[in-house]
Amino acid sequence: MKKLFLILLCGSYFFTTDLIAVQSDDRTPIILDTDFVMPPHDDSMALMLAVQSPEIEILGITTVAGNDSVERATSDVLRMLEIANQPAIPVYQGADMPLVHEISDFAVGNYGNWYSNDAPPAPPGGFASTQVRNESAVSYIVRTVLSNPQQITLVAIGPLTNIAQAIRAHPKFAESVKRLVIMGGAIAQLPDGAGNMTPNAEFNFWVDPEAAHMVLRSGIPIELSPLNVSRKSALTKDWYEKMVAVDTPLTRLLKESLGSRFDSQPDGSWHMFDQIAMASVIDPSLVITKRLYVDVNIDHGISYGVSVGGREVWPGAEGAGQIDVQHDLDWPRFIEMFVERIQRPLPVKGEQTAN
Ligand SMILES: [Ca+2]
Repeated sequence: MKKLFLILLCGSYFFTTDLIAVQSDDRTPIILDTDFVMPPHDDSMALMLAVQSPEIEILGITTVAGNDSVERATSDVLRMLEIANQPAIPVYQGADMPLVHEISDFAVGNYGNWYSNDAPPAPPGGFASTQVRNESAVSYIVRTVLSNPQQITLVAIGPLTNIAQAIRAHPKFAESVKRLVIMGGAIAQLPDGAGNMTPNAEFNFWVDPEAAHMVLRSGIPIELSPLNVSRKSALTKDWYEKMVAVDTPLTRLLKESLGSRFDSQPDGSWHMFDQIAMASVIDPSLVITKRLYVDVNIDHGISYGVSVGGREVWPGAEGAGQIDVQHDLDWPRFIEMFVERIQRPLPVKGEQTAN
């Protein structure tokens, strides 16, 4: 952040008057919006990368239902921050359901537990001693962005429910966001553009298509990290062994969660998703982007939640926004950076990022 922002925000009808100071330095200030689950899930590895990267200042983390319930996202992220010696980073709980999408037999029979009402299981080592903040995710996101116009980068690596609600909550929110990096979607116009939930829909967009539709049409400057770029990654046993060769609390957690996978399938390889979106904030030169108009199908038919990208606007996509779409990745440089960051010593207690 280049300048010191000390702004008195006179609250709107539901945001309290608040004084927000954002630190002055060259780090990129972000809010991370996540459907977090502990490793081996990608959100947790994306957060490991973020907290170990001095280029980024995590102002706060907001949770949303997606991979699992929002309650599990919250308890797991609090525990992850404790393990990473970063318990001062504040966590705010967000939406427990998509805007419109309701539970179905298909949802129950396929990946994702976003509709769950089950109590979250204890994360590794037990529940964190720190608590979620007493403010909603949407209130926190809107308050922070409006207090620091054109300064905050949002990194959204789950369904876009919280971001859509923030856009709805205040008319100046969208124009006040500096940049939004999204893991979501799959673009058939580019190579490797099949879906992973339905034949053409990617999971995050499929869980909340109406939110994705609203966010992509909001006018916020967006960089999309879709399945096309995820499919340029390949986490093999060789890279896994390099990753866990140094013993730290983070690599120990990865060893416990990924080890059995590589033991049973030593020749297997896995894609990385949210980790790439986060890495692209740290070092934009890791990815190649193409500027496309991207829209999301919200008709409740065979293409519900499908993202469609085109070089020009096509019939039905009038009003779609032009965004940057990641489609290629410098995989060796990305995974080398990931391994190096994960292996760095953790901050000692008392020297954590405080917000
Ligand atoms: Ca995610």
